[in-house]
Amino acid sequence: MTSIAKPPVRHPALHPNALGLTRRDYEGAMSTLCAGCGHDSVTAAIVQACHELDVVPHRVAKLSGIGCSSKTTAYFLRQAHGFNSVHGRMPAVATGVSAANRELAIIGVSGDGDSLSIGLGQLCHAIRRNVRMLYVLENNGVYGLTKGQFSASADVGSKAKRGEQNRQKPIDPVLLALTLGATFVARSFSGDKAQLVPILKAAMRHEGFALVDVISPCVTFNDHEGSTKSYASTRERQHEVAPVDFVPITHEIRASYAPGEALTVPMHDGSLVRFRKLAEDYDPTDRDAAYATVKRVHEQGEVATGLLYLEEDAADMHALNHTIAAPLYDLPFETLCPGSAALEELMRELE
Ligand SMILES: Cc1ncc(C[n+]2csc(CCOP(=O)(O)OP(=O)(O)O)c2C)c(N)n1
Ligand code: SF4
Repeated sequence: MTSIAKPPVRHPALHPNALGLTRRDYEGAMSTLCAGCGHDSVTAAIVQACHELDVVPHRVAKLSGIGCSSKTTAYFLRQAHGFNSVHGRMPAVATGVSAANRELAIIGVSGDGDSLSIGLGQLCHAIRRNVRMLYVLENNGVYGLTKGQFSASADVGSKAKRGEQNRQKPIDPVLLALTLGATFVARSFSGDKAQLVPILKAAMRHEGFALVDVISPCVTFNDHEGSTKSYASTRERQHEVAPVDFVPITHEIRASYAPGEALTVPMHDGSLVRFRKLAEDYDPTDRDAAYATVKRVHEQGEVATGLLYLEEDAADMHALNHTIAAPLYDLPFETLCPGSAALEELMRELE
């Protein structure tokens, strides 16, 4: 993958976080995406979220598949571990990383082609296993890298650049994730950093699979009149179901809402997700209600955004499979490879 290193210049006005790192320390290589591509705004939001959460860069594994979206991982956290998998196979790599070392924070970035076509089965099983990771789906309705074919998330009637209309029904990753039992489901827009950054922060603190579907327009192949994933269309149709704030425990928690105005959901580490109750009936802990809301808003011709569903106490992959807590590299060779007698014993148990 081609990349251009950024000169290591630090602006003196940049604000250091608790680790003494500035936002520049969370950046990666210079982006080679088209100017104005929504994916670069998602990169900026990930950089901001990691900086504000005092994420230790080398304790992160950033993983992706193939596509313009999958190049995103090159553009943030240059000191993190990284693996660019083959097309659609990022979830399997993420599962392996998590199994080998649960202490690493996993950030996976994928596209709607990578996730909903070739990688659909992979995505489904990562959700079922509740792999602990942030999964960012940069959703532009097209295969940008291969020059603008409709993807599986293109809406019926959405027009391609040359005018042809998509006739196949789309797969909505949010509805899919809710159906499969995902424990954290959110949708946002690359052009709405005020909403996207708190969602990413909450997703990174979630102890399970956190899907963040981001409408991220492709300015080169899908940003024209008639496209339902363009900047103009998304701005017009975005429907925030319940504005959300994220308050990490490392920060002082100030009561910025009067009692009764906000619904507060605590995360495992004590951080708080706060929903401002604009939509009085919206309950982010009710899976069926979340599903119904997303469908209802879609039927109105709009796109539901915000933190749509959160389940805090579900068992993750490690709890379900009784995996060992220590990273595998910390185990002595004899434990990792106990020899043929132990293997034979195991085989006998399975007979
Ligand atoms: C096995 C395989 N099949 C097909 C391709 C061709 N290919 C590369 S990227 C891509 C789709 C990318 O679309 P998406 O994931 O939506 O990313 P975007 O470029 O739109 O960000 C395809 C079909 C490939 N690289 N590998
Ligand atoms: S082709 Fe589209 S998705 Fe790819 S970099 Fe350009 S604007 Fe972004």
